[in-house]
Amino acid sequence: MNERITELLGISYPIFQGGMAWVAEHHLAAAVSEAGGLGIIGVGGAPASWVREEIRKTKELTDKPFGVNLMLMNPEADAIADCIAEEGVKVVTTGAGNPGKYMQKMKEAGVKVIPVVASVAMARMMERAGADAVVAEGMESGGHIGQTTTMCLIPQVADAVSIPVIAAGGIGDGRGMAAAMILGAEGVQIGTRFLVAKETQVHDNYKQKVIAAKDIDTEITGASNGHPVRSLRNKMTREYLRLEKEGASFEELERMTLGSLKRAVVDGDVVDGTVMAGQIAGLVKREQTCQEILEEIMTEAERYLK
Ligand code: TUI
Repeated sequence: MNERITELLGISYPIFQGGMAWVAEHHLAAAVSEAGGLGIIGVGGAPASWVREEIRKTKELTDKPFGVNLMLMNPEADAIADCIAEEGVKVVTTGAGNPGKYMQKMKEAGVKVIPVVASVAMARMMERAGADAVVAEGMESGGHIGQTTTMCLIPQVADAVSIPVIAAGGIGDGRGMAAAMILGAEGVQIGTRFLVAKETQVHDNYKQKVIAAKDIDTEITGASNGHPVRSLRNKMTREYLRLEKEGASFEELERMTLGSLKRAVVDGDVVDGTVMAGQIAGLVKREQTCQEILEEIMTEAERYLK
């Protein structure tokens, strides 16, 4: 395997843990980093004060490099960017927008910037803006997604930029990782499989729903208002899709999902909450430690790549 990403970040394996809102807090991020991957704290909609606390708690658990995922629709994004720079975090990944305005500050603070992109145009723009790498995320992913599949996105992004490309979306084991590397990626980002890691604080109802999920059990809501989100089918997605079909306003739909991810992850309400997960959920069959997950994926990927 090409070693640009592991060398850039000082990690053992080119595997990022997805920066999942409410899920990816210090316990998970530290466990992934300790096991040799890149653990990432997922900011989601949290305030800057929470992010600072999480960064400090992660540092208490590991001396290894870890990252923070800055969700750019967060109303406190500016303050969180300051916090990431001040705390000397090794790497920031960004989602759901264009991180161009934070690039200079991050570079000056020595923070590597790895935007998550869902298109070739955005990948090119990020390379020009000074990104150190990009995560190219296919629409198989859970959460907020673009339109192109990983199979089509990765080779096109890999041809378009010369910085390293990390593949995300639909990767849950060593076969997926090997396939992504053959498509031109130099690393992978994995979310759904880490949802059920033993170290996460995710409610057991959420974990069991991911473990029970089959290949066809995800649904995309919000496509009509420009914010497509993938999650596991339940009462919430059925209700949302019914209202969306009836032409409900953006505000009405937003009101319905307000706080719904927290309800599922923290409170375990997997009926009326939003259970974000990727299409690879059907492959995720059991809880394992982060170390077991990383070692299994690396061993399998290396075997296939040989
Ligand atoms: O960001 C994600 N996935 C997310 S963010 C999130 S938080 C949330 N919670 C509730 C409802 C909605 C969101 C949950 N999942 N993935 C990275 C990602 N970024 N996917 C797609 C994009 C993206 C989209 C457009 C990146 C850039 C972009 O550019 C638009 C522009 O500004 O030009």
